[in-house]
Amino acid sequence: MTETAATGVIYGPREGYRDGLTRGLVLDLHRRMVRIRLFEESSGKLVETGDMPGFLHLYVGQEAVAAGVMSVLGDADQITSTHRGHGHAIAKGAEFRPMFAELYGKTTGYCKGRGGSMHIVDMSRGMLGANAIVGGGIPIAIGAGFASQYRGDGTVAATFFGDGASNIGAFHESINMAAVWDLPVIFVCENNGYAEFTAQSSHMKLEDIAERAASYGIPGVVVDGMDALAVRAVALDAVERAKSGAGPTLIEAKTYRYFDHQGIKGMRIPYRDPAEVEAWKERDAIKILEAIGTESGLASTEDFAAIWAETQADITDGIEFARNSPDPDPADILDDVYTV
Ligand SMILES: Cc1ncc(C[n+]2csc(CCOP(=O)(O)OP(=O)(O)O)c2C)c(N)n1
Ligand SMILES: [Mg+2]
Repeated sequence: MTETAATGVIYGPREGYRDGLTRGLVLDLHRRMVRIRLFEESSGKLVETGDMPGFLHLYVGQEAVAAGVMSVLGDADQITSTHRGHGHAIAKGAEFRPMFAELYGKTTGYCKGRGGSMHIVDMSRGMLGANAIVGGGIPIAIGAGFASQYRGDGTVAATFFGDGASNIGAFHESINMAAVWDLPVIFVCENNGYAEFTAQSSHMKLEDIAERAASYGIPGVVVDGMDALAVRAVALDAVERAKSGAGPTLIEAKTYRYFDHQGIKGMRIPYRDPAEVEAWKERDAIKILEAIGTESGLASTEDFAAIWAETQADITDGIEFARNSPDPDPADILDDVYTV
């Protein structure tokens, strides 16, 4: 038997992807990432102190993926998300007030406080929902992509999922159907190296999940998930391909979550080498973008400081709003419950 190295994987982004960079784009990507970072850090702390109920899967470390992809989508483009979904919602434009209220279980939340962290939906911005079922969002994006193709309105659907989710049947069935029907769907695999506490090398033989695209006859692209501009560049290519009618793309963004699978602290099980965590933090996506901004002269440290400060003020406002919002009335428990 002959072995072949021809995996068909494309290592993105294309050359010159930073050419023509503008101040507006640097600040836009920075704002999206800072909004995610501060929302996640503050929510994580509120859960740890017992102020906020429940538990959270935090997105800190992975911000460049949501920011880069969402920067090429409009409100009419739709996305599906995961259990680690706050970052996707925020990057798509969701507001802090109803997001915090949802996490606090208040009536003013995106789902009237009935869904919580893993069910945040914002239909007005095409955020079709986080999803507690690993891989559960992927087939929903196929429906969104099919609807878009049927309407012929030029919109696309993007679905986010993890390395672990790329092993489940629904991923393979969905990507096959999207490929066969040339659906305008972008598959965004956020490979953070772990599914809960299981390293990628223990749950699959492949190193590049993008290789899986070849078996469905579509492009598979690997990108540095800590570089928002690189993610944006490959997402732009995927959107262009989808809009031209050529079909889906699988993007694998190599990234990392800084916190535990759930919550901030953890490492209760020593499944990661602390040196590995530190090495990834050295390549922090926000730091990388700030360096690009200042070195190119397009933005200053003051510009970035202003974004951090504005966002912190929005966070404080959102938490206050949520804390002061009413709890649901137990008499309303059957509202919005449907049965056949
Ligand atoms: C169908 C299903 N099986 C198992 C779980 C429990 N679970 C929650 S997150 C997770 C790991 C997911 O890993 P990955 O897709 O890599 O996403 P990440 O948590 O790394 O973002 C598992 C097994 C679940 N929520 N749903
Ligand atoms: Mg993972």
